[in-house]
Amino acid sequence: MRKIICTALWIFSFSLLSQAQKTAPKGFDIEQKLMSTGKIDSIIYPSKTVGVSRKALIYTPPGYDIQKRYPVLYLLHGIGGDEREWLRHGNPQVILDNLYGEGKIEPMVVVMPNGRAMKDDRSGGNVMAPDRVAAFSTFEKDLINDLIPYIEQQFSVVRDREHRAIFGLSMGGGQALNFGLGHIDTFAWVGGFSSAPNTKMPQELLPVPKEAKEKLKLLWISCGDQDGLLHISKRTHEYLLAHEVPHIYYLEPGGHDFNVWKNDLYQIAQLLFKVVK
Ligand code: FER
Repeated sequence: MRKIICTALWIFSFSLLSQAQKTAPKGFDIEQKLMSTGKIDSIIYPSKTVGVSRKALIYTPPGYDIQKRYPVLYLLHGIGGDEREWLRHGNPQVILDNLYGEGKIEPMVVVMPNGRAMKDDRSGGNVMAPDRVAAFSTFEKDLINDLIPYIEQQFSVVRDREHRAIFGLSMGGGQALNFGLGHIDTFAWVGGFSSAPNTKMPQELLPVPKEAKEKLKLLWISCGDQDGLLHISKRTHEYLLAHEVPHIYYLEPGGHDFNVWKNDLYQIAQLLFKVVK
């Protein structure tokens, strides 16, 4: 009997695993005829950190109702982008609308900020200039002290760690891991897509693995198998593995581009804010 149960469990976990490893189905990022869709708005919030008002985009889910309270995903862009990068290249509203249409995700608000926290935060030009790269780490303060309080005052959202997620691509992946693991008291759902060299070295990223082990709901590390930055995700994964910190390491076909990041959004959106234990 015990053997049968073990075998069944093994088959069950294997099928879950192969399910998780599939990439998004054809059409996942193409607008379908749906009964109801979410809405993208532009917001402006005062930033004490930068000393100016800053822009962000916000996606509210289909049927957003101020009588309810929603969890929030902070979704960050890469080094060449700004608050519109996901919208410009990633169709996040289409990916999410389609998933809602199929009943596959929990309703959530998605905030897409500008992660280059400096007065002139436009993209373009020499995005590798040291002051502009440094502005991606200044964003930690802007996010924690200015943007999150603004969102939580202006929108109908739940104000606790279990209802906040932080994910991003490349530079934004590094930010999501650095800030998310640096503020486990603020975020329970953390992940980096194709994280860039701004990702802290593992020992500095997570010096005390115990807290992450106990408190994180999801820690996600993904990267395209052809991406030149793969070593960064790999070293993070290896450290987490060595310290027995539960996480998902999702290696997918592809390079450093939106084909990979759209698939990542499709995958993580289905995991977020669900009861997993
Ligand atoms: C680097 C290589 C890539 C780097 C940043 C990136 C700051 C970011 C890439 C992206 O966001 O797409 O050496 O240093």
